[in-house]
Amino acid sequence: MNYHIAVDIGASSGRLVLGTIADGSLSLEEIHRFSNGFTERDGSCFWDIDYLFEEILRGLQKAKAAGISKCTLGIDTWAVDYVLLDAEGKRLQEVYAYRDRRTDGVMEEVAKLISPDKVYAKTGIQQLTFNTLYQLYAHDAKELAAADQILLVPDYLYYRLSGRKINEVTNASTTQLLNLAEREYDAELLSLLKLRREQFAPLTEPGEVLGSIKDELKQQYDLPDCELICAATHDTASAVLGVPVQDDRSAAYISSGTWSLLGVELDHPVNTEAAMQANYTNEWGAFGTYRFLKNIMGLWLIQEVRRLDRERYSFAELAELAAEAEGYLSLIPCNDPRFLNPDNMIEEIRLACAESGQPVPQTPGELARCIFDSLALSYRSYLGELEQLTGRPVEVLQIVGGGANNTLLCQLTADIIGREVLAGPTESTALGNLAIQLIHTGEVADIREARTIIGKSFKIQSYLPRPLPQLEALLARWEALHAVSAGGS
Ligand code: ADP
Ligand code: LRH
Repeated sequence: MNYHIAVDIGASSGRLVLGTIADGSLSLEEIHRFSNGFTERDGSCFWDIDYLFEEILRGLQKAKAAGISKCTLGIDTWAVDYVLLDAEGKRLQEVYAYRDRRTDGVMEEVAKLISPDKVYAKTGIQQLTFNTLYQLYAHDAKELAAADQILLVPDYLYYRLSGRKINEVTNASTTQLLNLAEREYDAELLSLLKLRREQFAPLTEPGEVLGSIKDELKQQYDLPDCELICAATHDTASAVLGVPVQDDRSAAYISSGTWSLLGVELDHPVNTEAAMQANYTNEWGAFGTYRFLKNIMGLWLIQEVRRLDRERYSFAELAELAAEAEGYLSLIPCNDPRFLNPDNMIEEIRLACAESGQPVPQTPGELARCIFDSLALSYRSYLGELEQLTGRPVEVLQIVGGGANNTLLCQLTADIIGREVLAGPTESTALGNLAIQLIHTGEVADIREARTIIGKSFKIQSYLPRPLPQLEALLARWEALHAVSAGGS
């Protein structure tokens, strides 16, 4: 039996998942799970990167204690955030979280130096305030100049384990610094940031062997013998690899977690004028693919409501309370930047409802219902855009990630988009991470076979659309809401 471990760290939680394959079926076992989140200090937002690294070690210790002495290992995390290292490989700073407000207004400042059209033509990456391009522009210039290396978060975690510095491509593309045509860092964008190419490690493709865990770590913590395999280190890249194969129907996906990433996998980028106007991105995928998708505010909205409500209810309970609340009563334009990191999400939602003359949600159930209705409506709008931009009608929507557990949201989505929703697997990101390892060892031939096995090995829940008599009036309200709100693309 070959053992494979996926380290998958999202913005809200991390886990180490053990994957094994037998008789054409893939099994998962969660070895370790831990919470994640950024903390605010003196007005800045930071991740606790040392804590995350320790949790990886703790998970590996548990694996060893459970009898796993040899395995392969891959790491993925959320995108865009970075770590600066000095020439000795020591970290120069705390790791900013992408919701940190130091990038407020920076996109507009950079637009005066290089036009957004030009940046899009080069990179194909959507405009998000927190793209690494804008974060680095906002970073203390002296500290940046002093940095010997700039590693993205999963690259850094691999470095801590192995001592090897890489710059994995699926995640590197989210920096908005890679040139699509040259498939390298764009010299003009680097010079705008006063950065040297050597400050980034060589671009590395998923599947590359990165060596093993340093002996001193292995001995000190009693860890298994791990062969480190470069995963598709951007969690969304791994999540898309873990979407079960659809043979006969044209499908789009939503990777549903802290964000809802709605899109399709393409074998070429679509960095057209229309795609730029609609703010769709072309993130690089494994095997030369592109994730043509849109970032939608996602379950961050409910995560914040739950946190501010002192976690009185679980996510499942919040979905139950929402199901009992009246539907389509109050809607919010969920992609408006006001929801990116407000001081108080509950108050921000209430304010948005009051400003647009709608009933103000009071209870956790009412707040949750407002969020889920609004997300489902936004999925419909962006799905329509996606079809137009790609010229491909979508017959079925595949929802993967933690959000696939939310039966209410999945059903509302089916009702509103008027198409079947297939929900699951919930651990698609870990599965996509494992797929790269299984292809490396030869246990699985290619990504198509991996996706077929994933589809057979995990329960996929189908949601069929129910008739919605008031749909037209609802869509008219949704349109009107966006006509008055500043929008958010
Ligand atoms: P990330 O990787 O961004 O941290 P996940 O893919 O782990 O996110 O998804 C976490 C989200 O999934 C939670 O914020 C929650 O909204 C949703 N979720 C998880 N379990 C359930 C459940 N049982 N019922 C409803 N929602 C759930
Ligand atoms: C999802 C995700 C998403 C990025 C954001 C920073 O976890 O990686 O794809 O846009 O976080």
